Amino acid sequence: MSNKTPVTAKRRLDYQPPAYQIHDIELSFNLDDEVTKVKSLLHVFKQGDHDQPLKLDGENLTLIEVKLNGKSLQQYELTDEALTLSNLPDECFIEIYTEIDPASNKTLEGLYKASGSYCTQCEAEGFRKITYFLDRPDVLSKYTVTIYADKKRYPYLLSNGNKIDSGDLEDGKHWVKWQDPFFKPCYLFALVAGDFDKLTQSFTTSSGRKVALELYVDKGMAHRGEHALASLKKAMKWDEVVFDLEYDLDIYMVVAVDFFNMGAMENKGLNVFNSKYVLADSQTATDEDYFNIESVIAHEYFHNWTGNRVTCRDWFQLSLKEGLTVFRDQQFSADMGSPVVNRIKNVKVIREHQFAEDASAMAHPIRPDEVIEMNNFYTVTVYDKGAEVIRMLHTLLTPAGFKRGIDLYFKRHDGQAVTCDDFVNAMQDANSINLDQFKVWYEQSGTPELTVEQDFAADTGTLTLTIQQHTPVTLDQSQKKPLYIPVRVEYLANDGSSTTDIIHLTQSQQKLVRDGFDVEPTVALLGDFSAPVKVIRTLSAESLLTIALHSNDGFSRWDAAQTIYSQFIHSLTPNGSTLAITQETITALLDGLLESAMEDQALLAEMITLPSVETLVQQVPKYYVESLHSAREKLERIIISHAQPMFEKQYHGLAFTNYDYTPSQTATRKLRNQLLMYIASTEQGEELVTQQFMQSDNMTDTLGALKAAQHAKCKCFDKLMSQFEETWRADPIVLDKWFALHASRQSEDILSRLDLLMGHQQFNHENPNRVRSVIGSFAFFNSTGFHAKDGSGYRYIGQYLQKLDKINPQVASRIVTPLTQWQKLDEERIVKMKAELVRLLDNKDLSNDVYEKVSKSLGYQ
Ligand code: B3K
Ligand code: ZN
Repeated sequence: MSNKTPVTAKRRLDYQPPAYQIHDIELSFNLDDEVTKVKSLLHVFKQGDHDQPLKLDGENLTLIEVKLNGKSLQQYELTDEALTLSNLPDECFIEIYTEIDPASNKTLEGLYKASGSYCTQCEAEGFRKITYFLDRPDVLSKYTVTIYADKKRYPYLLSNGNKIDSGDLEDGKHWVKWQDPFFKPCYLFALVAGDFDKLTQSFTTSSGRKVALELYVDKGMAHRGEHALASLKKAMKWDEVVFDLEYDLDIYMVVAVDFFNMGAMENKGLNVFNSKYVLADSQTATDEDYFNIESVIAHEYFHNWTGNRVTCRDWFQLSLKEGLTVFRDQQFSADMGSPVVNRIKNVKVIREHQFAEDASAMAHPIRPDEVIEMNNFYTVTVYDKGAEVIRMLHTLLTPAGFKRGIDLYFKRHDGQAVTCDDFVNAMQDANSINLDQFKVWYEQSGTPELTVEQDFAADTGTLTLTIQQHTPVTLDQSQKKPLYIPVRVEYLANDGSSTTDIIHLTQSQQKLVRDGFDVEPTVALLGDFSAPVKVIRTLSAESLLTIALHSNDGFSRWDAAQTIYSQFIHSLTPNGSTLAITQETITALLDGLLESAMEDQALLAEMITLPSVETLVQQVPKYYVESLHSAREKLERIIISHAQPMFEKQYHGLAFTNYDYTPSQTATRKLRNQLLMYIASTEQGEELVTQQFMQSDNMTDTLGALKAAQHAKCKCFDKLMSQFEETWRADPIVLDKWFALHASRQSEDILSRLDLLMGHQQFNHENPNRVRSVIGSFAFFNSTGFHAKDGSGYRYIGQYLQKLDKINPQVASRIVTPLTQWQKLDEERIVKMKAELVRLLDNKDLSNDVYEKVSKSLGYQ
C-alpha cells in the first residue's frame, strides 16, 4: 500500500513516567556557518529503583563525545533516533558534545538559520534536533545557556530567562549567558541570534515589579512594532484583572522572524513570532491583521501560566494548554472589542474547519488517543473545539465558579506537568460538582447533533421541547456516548419581551417543559453558541425572521440569518431543504435589517454576509460542487437586485476618516467593504471599486476594494493588482495578500497563473508564508479551481506537495488537508483525489507528517 517503512503510532494509554529526570542543563552554543557546536551538561537523577538505561532522543546530530562524571564514555548505543546509556548511577553528570548544521535545516524545526539570523522552534519535538535529551514535556529542568557568535553579524544573543553575564572574545566573537530560574520542559527552550531593531518599553505588575518589554524586529521595521507592544501591555493587565495572574520574570522578549512554520511560540520569556503577527501600520496592515496581532500576542503571553507554569504531562494532553489558552485569548479579544462579532468569528472557525475535520479521516477527540507525528495534532479540534469545551465549563460553572476552579488548578499544579483530567478535577473540586459525564468531551470525537421538536398546548400554555442528542460515528470511533451539553434557550414573546434559560442535556433524549405562556413563544436555541454542536429542527420562515430581527442574543440573530441563507441555497441543490425559505423571506430579512437602523455596524456586516462554501458543505450530506456554487451566486444576485439602492445609500453614508484602529472605525470599514462586495457586481461597481482603491489611506480599504473586484470579476481587477504589486513588491508580508488574491481567483487558467506567481522574485519555496499564500490559498479557498472537474487542481497540489515535503514536511502536511477531505464529493472527484493520495504514498521518502494524514484518509490505518 505504501513504499514507506512502516511507522508506529504512539498511544495515550501507553504513557509511562520517565525513568530519569534531568534537574539542570547547561548548554553552550558556538554558532558558526560551517558547523555549530553544542555542548550540553546534564545533571541526571534516576527515578525509583530500576536498571533501565537512559535513552536520550536525538535526530540529525553528529555526536562527537560523551562524558560521564567528567570521564570520556566509550560504551553507548547510538541510532538515528537515540543515544542510549546503560548502568548509570542514581545521580550523575553527563556531558554531550554534538555538531549541527542550522544553515541547511529547512524544516524550520530545531535550530535553523534563515534571513541571516539563528532561531529555534522546539515544540513539539524539535529539541532533539539540537542535542540529545529526554524530549518530552514531563521532564522539567533549570536551564543555563551560553551563546558564542560573531559580534558584528549577531549583536543580539538571546535565550530564556535573565541575562546573567556577557563578554567579548579576541576573534571578533562575543558571548552572553542566560539563566532561567523556572523549571521548564525542553519544548519551551529558545535561542535567537541576529541583528535587529529593538523597541523597549516596560510594564509594572500589580504587585509593583517592573518588567522590561523588548521587541526585536527586522532592521528598519521598528515603527511597525508599536501595536504589538501596546497589545502585550493590554494582555498583561487583563490577565491580572480577570485571573489574578502576574508575569513572573524581569524581562519579556518577543522576536519577529520571517521564516516560521506557524503563528508564534510561547518560549519562556522569549516568544518567537512569525513577523506577520507582529508588524503593523495603517499602510501595510488591515484591521484583521491588527486584530490577529493583538490576539496572538495575548495568546502567547497567556501561555506563561497556562502552558509554561503548568504544562502538559504528555503531548496527548495538548488541549490542556491550547484549548484553555485559546479560550483565554477569545475572552480577551471580546473584552477589547465586540463580544458578539468575536463570538461569530470563533463559531465560523468551528463550522468551517472543525466540523470538516470531524467529518474526515483525521477525526480525533480534543485529547487524541493515537499519534504518529505530533505536529499533525495542532488542529482546530485540539485548539478551537478544545476552547469550546472550556467555554462550556465556564457556562456551567458561571464565571465566578470557573475562577475558583482556575485558582485551585494553579494552587495544586504550579510547576508541574499534568493532564486534562487534573484540570477538570480542579474545576470539579472547587465547585463541588460531579463532572464525570462532562469528561466525555475529552475522549469522544465527532460533532454532536441535537434534533429538536417543539410542542405547544394552547389550553395550558405549556411549551415542550423534546431534544435528542446523537453523535454520528467517526472514522476513529464507532461507539458514542451521550454528552453533558449546556443549551442556552431564549423564549421570544410577541410583544418583544424575552427570557432565557440554560438546559443541561445529559440523556440521549430529554424533554423540557415550561408553563406560563399566553401564546406560543418563538424559541431560539444555542444562544451564544453554547456548545459545539449542530442543531437540526424545523423552523418556519416567520420564526427565523423573528429571531434574526428581534432576539436579544446577537449570535442568535446572526445564526438565524445564516440559516435563512443556507437553507435557501440548499433548496436549489440536489440536497434540498426541509425549511420553506423563499425569495420573500430573503427580502424580508434584508428590509428588516436595513430599516431597523442597526447600531452595531459590524454585526450588520456579518448578517448580510453569506455563509462560506466550506460552512455550507458541512450542513449537507453531499457536496455538489457546481450546483452549490451556482446556488450561492444566485442568492447573491437576488440580494443585490433587491437591495442595491439601500446598499449604495449606506455605502456612501459611511464616512472616510483618518485611519485609526478603534472598534467603531473597524466596524464601519467592515460594513462598507461588505457592501462594496455586493455593489462591485453592479453597473457602478467598476467605478466605486476603483475610487475606493485610489482614495484609500489604509490597507483595509485597499484590500477591500481588491477583494470586491476579484469576487465580482471586475475588469479593473488586473490593473489595480499591478498597481498594488508595483507599490509593495519589496515588502513580502504585504505582497502575501496579493499572492493570496491571485491564487484564490476563479479563472480558467488558474494553474498557469499559479506557476507565474511562483516565478515571482519574492516567491520562495522555503518560506512558509509565501507557500501558504499561494498554494495554501488555492487549496483551501479556491474551491472551483481546486475541485476542477478534470482533477487538474488535485494533480497540481499533489505534485507540489511531493516537492514541498522534501523541504518542509510540517507545512506540506498542513496543505494536504483539503486533499484528504474527499468524503462528501461525487464519485468522479473522489477517484481523482484518491489517485493523488496514492501517488503521494508511493514516495518512499514521504515524511511521517504527510504519511499519517494521507494513509488515514485512504483508510490504510
Ligand atoms: N504552541 C505553539 C504551537 C506549536 C506548534 C508546533 N508544531 C503556538 C501556540 O499555540 O501558542
Ligand atoms: Zn497556544
